[in-house]
Amino acid sequence: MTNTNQKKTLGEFIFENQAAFPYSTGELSKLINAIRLAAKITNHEVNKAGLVDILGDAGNTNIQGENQQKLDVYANTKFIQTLKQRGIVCGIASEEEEDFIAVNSQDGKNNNQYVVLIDPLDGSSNIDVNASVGTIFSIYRRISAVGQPVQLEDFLQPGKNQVAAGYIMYGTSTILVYSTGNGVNGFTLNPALGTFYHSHPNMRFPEQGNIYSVNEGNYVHFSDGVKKYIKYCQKEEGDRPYSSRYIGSLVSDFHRNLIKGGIYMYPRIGPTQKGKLRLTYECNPMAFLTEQANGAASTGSGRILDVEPKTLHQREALFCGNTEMVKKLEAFIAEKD
Ligand code: AHM
Ligand code: MG
Repeated sequence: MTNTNQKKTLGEFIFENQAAFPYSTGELSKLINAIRLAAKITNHEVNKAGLVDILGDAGNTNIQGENQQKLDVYANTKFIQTLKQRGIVCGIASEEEEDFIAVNSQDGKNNNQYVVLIDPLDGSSNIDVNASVGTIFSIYRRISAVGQPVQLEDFLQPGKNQVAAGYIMYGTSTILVYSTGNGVNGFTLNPALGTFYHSHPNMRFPEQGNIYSVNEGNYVHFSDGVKKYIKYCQKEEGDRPYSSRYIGSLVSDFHRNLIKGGIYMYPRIGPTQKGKLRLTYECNPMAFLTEQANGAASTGSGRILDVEPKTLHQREALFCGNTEMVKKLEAFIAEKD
């Protein structure tokens, strides 16, 4: 990163772009600000993971007799607390919670219009090996009447209704990437100052991608179309073979592909042929960012953002990245399945 003094801070960027947002009341800006704060708190804790005895199962007791928390539990608590305390949302759903949380103000009413869906610490199994993890968030305007308790239907909207989505990657540096439907922007945290700087303006997938990211250990379970596409990626012809890169941390795999160009795949697996990733917490926000960055996101046979969620924790297949690569994969699936 060049001299940070020359870069806008995330706070400045949010403020400047608030006016450009339709129906702007400043509420969405406050919400992104709250996410920024929770991200900094979580980042601090994630970076301490190797230093303090915070790793381990939730429920363990440490030497002071305090309960140890797994980092995903910690992140969940911090994001929910921060969003609740600031009184800027009417409801929160988290991958870590079975049900959605209705946020009520003291008089029992809530005039906020946004709901947030969050995966507080995705890929948390990577923490034990010091690999990058991330937080994924997704924001919708509620459908039910403002002032009434939030309803399940407010959370079960198709991804195309998202007003904003993003992720925070706790990596070699910590970066917050988000979109409010007007392109994708990335902000890198300067840990010394605790400030996010606008390091990645207008992020877009490069024209050509040459990386495929998939857990090939599941290969035998993939459909013939997906298998054929993987063989296509590996074939020596033209700009192929593509490189295979897979961390097993969605945010990190996605972030690399967004910068370098590639396709991320989590196909349906097992006898039930279900996807692994959660439609509402993982697929939809990543699909929103993908499309905003000039890419495509698919279930293998249709646009992710068009899928109507039936349940909060529904799983779906996800293929996202460079449009050309995703279209090629869809063509193989259409041919073979
Ligand atoms: P999680 O929500 O339980 O952390 O699981 C999601 C993660 C993604 O980050 C990652 O892409 C995928 O699961 C990896 O799964 P696998 O280990 O099956 O390849
Ligand atoms: Mg997850």
